[in-house]
Amino acid sequence: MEQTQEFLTHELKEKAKSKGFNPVGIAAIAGSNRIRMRTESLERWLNAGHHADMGWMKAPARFEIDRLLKGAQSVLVVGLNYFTLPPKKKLNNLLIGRYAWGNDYHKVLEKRLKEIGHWLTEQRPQSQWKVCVDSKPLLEKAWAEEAGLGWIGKNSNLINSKRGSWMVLGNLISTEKLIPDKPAIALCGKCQKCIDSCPTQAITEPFVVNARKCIAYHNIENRAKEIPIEIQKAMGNWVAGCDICQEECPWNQKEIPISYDPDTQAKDWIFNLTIKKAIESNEIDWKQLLQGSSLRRIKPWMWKRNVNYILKNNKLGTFKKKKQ
Ligand code: B12
Repeated sequence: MEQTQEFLTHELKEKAKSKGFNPVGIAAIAGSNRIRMRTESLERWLNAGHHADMGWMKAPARFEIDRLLKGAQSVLVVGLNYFTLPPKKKLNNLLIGRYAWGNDYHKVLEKRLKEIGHWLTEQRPQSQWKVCVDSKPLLEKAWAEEAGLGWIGKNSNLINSKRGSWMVLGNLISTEKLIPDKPAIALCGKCQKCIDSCPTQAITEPFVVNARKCIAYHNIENRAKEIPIEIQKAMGNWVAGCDICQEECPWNQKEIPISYDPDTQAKDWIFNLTIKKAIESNEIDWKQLLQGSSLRRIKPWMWKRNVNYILKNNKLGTFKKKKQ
């Protein structure tokens, strides 16, 4: 018997939840006026040069979701909470963005979303689907907002009222016409804590992050031998990514569910990486350390570059303890 679209939509979301995703939601393609507004924002962001050297942000598909899958009608958007319990003992002062403490989220989400896709093929053999996690040219946060997972906060991260912003996003684009969820409503109100907390004033206006000023851009993406002096001085102990604007967000101060998902648990080395070890490690050591981690994006020479700035700033390795 042919299932109704309501039933298929319900089952698909249940399937996604059974894979550990929460929140989950569905948006109809081509999306509402909100999507058009967010796409115009992308254009303004690019025209302002806020993408720095990330030329790949200009890919045409980022402006038109159906370039990623011909005949696309819906997108299932999922979030994976990575807010894990803090380690009992911190052995060093180098700070690493929480999103990267566990297994490489690209691989984790891709695998689970493909399993969902294969299930969808069993239900509807004629339908097509495509999985997109981070690296595909898709405006992920805008589609997550459209699918009701949360709202885009002033720090430009997607925030869920129950889970805060400690989640990575994934997408399954489908040619099936599924029943869409209601878009989320923005709840930042008058709060500007994220904007005020950024040591480099990278949030140049609410919702707009200028990558040229963002610590996370420089320590993860910037392939230049040297990073600008004002960033060097402001990076504190952030060696890989930066969570300051998220840590300051009141939605992340609330009691939020802790993730016990095995793939999000912090790898041991994350908290055992000393300055000395980071500086002394060679290419082979790094390859080993970064196995299965999204931090492979930061090449060994970049780790050294970043650590050297931290060392310089903290004079002879005297570090201030920072909450993480
Ligand atoms: C490029 C990129 C970066 C760049 C640039 C950041 C940025 N804000 O654009 C850098 C390297 C700096 C970066 C850093 C980080 N990133 Co990043 N990054 C991306 C990527 C690939 C594209 C983001 C993008 O489209 N930027 C373009 C600009 C135009 O978009 P935007 O800043 O989001 O702007 C939107 C808002 O301004 C909004 N808007 C405009 N006006 C208005 C008005 C109102 C009222 C509202 C509500 C909204 C609104 O519309 C714009 C367009 O959607 C996505 C993955 C993907 N494919 O989408 C991951 C992604 C956004 N990153 C992610 C993460 C985890 C991070 C870090 C937290 C990692 C870390 N700990 O260091 C930091 C956070 C820094 C920050 N505050 O943004 C996650 C975010 C998950 C979440 N909960 O939101 C994503 C979604 C990856 C994933 N699949 O999970 N990132």
